[in-house]
Amino acid sequence: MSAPGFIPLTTYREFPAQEIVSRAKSFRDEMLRRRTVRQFSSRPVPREVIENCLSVARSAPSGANKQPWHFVVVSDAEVKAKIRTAAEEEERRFYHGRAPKEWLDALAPLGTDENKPYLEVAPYLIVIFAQHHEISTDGRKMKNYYVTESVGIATGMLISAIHMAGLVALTHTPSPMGFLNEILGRPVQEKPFLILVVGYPDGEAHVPDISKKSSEECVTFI
Ligand code: IYR
Repeated sequence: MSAPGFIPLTTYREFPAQEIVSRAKSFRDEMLRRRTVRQFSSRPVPREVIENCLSVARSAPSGANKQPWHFVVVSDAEVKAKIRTAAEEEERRFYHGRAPKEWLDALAPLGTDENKPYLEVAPYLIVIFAQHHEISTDGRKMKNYYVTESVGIATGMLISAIHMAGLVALTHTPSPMGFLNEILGRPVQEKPFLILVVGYPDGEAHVPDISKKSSEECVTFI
């Protein structure tokens, strides 16, 4: 195998130190307005916005640059309805049997239940799959590395891009999610990671009155 090629770093842009301080602050201020939303409008969103947000996600760092992800963008009403029906079936089992009381107590402040109308109402569902293996061109099964970390980072960047574009998102994880492979025709070596529901919030949207941990609680400088 030949040695990898290296090219000069030409994409880095250095800003004056004071500008770095103000850029970090203004990005923080923008990002701190982000809320997870569960009430969506059906107002359409141009496909171009989703494509650009996905370009951000696809640029994420990943283990050995394997980019072990696949994004299925669903806007077709029939497919969304199928996903809603299957997800609500799993969620019904979760909320009325499978979930231990401790988990349900932890979810109580979020006000969630088995009804997931947003899966049909929102203009886009981005279903994110993690590829734990890939099949080489000669049919060999090849392992990917740090798959969960990589797909988590890409998803975080996608959520940020969606917020910065001016839309809202919901990270939805019906469990188990195997039905997504079936409905969307994805191969078995791909594991559904989560569904990102994307669109405009409903005009009457409400969000739970919850807060984030303080810096003292979760940051240590040494
Ligand atoms: N998947 C269920 C339950 C749920 C679980 C967690 I952890 C959440 O942060 C929110 C919900 C649902 O979507 O309702």
